[in-house]
Amino acid sequence: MRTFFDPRQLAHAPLQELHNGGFIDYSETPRRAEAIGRVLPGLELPANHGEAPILAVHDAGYIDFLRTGPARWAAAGRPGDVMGYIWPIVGRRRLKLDRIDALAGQYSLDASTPLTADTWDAAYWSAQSVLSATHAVLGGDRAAFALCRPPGHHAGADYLGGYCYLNTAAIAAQAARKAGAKRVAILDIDYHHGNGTQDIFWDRGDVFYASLHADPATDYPFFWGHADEVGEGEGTGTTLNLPLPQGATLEAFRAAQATALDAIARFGPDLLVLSFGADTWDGDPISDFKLATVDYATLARDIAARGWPTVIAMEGGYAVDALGANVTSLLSGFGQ
Ligand code: SP5
Ligand code: ZN
Repeated sequence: MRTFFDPRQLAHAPLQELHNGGFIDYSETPRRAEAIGRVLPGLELPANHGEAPILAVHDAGYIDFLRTGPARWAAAGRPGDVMGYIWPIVGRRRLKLDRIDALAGQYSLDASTPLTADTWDAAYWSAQSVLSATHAVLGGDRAAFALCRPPGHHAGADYLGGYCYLNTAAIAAQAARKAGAKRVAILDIDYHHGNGTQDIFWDRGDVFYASLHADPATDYPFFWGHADEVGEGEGTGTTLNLPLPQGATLEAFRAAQATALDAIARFGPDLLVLSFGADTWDGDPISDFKLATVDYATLARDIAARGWPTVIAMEGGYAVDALGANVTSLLSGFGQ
């Protein structure tokens, strides 16, 4: 299987994140990508597909914020990374503000996703990696893997959050649509619900979003991912949320995945985007499922058996020392 990654994705390295009322070392460390890269000897540099496929998903004002926010923050005399600290709570009118503090709130979901001077470049190349994997699959490959880091599924059209800045799965799905795929499905098996991906395709009938995740009644991102969220308008019925209780093992996870795959089969996609997080692993430091390394091969075989050309985008997974084995196991299930 072809695999894609650009070393510029490593430059993004926030020092700390807000966690349980204090600051801790940033979980989404560049060491994650290094660990995965070590088990993928054939890693290829992505081609540069430019900004158009990013702007096909994300708001231009938001992209400008990602690019220029850190310099504006520094110019305002702030010593640390850009981090929102005030948010336009649901129901506030849309204002066009220019103060960087207001923009940080407007364009962010949480206070654990710092924006640094190196973030834009790293996120840009993470998106280029998924675009190269998408073009490999559109060109006839059965599957391709993008070592996306920073990850993507919490980022919406106009907001960052959950360690995510550009929604790589959404960028892949939209690029596949533009290249002629009539229907695209996204299966998200990260521990957390992919709120950004759901939001982006919420009212779209041409892109199906199915997610297995920890029940948002107990887990981040809380405000998305409940079973009664099914999409709206033309997208009614093309969002499927399958929350699982903490402690879930392969048995429950695999059964829920089969439910998602059956729904995707009824939708009939030309191409599948798999948002893969290894934070469902038993030893993950911030999550509470109980999958074993070998389980990823089982889950991948179940997906591959459906026969859809598949773009795999890396999402979460914070047990750095286990990441290489977990990704290897997943890719082995695709049989290449
Ligand atoms: C891409 C991705 O996996 N993003 C995850 C972002 C999660 N950020 C907040 C995590 C809060 C964790 N609470 C820890 C509970 C420990 N049992
Ligand atoms: Zn996650």
